[in-house]
Amino acid sequence: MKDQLEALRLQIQQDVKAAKTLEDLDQIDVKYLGRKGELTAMLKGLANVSAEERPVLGQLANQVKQTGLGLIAARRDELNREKISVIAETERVDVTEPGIRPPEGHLHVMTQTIREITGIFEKIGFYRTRYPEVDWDWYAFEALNMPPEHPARDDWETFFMDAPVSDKKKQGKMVLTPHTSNAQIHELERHEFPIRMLNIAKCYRRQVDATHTPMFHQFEGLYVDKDVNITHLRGVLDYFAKEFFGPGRVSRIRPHHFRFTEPSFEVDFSCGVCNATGKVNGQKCKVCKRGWLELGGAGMVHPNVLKACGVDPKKYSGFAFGWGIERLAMMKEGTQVDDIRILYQNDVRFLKQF
Ligand code: FA5
Repeated sequence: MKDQLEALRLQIQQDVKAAKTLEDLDQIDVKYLGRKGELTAMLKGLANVSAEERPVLGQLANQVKQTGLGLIAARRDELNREKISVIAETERVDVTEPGIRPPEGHLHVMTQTIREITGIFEKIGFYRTRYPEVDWDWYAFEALNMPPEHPARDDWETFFMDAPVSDKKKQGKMVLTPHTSNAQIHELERHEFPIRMLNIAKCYRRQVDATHTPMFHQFEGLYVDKDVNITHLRGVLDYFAKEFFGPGRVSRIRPHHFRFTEPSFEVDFSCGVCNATGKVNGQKCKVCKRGWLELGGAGMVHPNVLKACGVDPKKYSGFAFGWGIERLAMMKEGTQVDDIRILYQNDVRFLKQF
């Protein structure tokens, strides 16, 4: 039995040395040292051995077991280290390698334009306001000198809300604001002067074609104080022309009609391509066709509007303007857009150029 035990020790040594994987080692463990392994089987034979030999053989068997366990553990360590070094080699990450930059988005051209406009007006003391984009008829029309049924309302083809009518005096139905001029009324009702309001908001009209979207943005300026006159309006328009379009650009006003301003004007800006001449190398200017680009309306606040807000028109006067931001952005040189609806089609190929 002693020889058998020595032979087993040798066998285990050889097998462990030859083991190539951790699984091989597990098998060796089970085969020789496990509960049903060869060593256990041999130990059963101890019952047939003489009483003197039994402790000696028992001790030897125990040594064989300890040696076997030690060899297996050592080889397991070795194989583990080999495995880790293979992984370290094949799955190595070079943390100093430059990364792959994820695609970077940017602000929509409308947001960029809104920020630019805000910055320009803040420099001359205007402050940005926010008033409802769903408002009462009173603010969108009536206080702006457009009584119910007045034909001037038709120009704004408004979406009326299917919502309860206000029980406050004169407020009427709710509408999706067709312009930002409702803000004039809210601001005047505060009775805090001077007013230098810049209101930027979404507007809604029942219009869709190459130059109209059903939702668009306007920015509305309102300056009301004592002794405000048309020259102040002209100064602000020229200032804006230079700041937004660049040096050398000027504005002009043409007579127009709005119910809430008197006198009222259309505002144009000189074309930067033909320098307000309408001609480039003797040919008609392709950008403006007549030297000027139309932007939107302006005028001196109508006395009826001031009165509707409880402001004395003999004491206070002011000017207002309201322009479309989509059109303004498209008027910048280099923006060749023949259909403004593309602004809202979320086509990244188009939007990323701005
Ligand atoms: C008005 O909305 C007046 N409230 C402007 C005003 C304010 C005049 C203060 C006097 C004093 P108008 O309807 O012309 O005016 O619109 C002004 C600008 O909004 C237009 O010149 C255009 O640039 C823009 N606009 C109007 N409708 C649309 C639309 N459907 N899509 C895109 N832009 C539009």
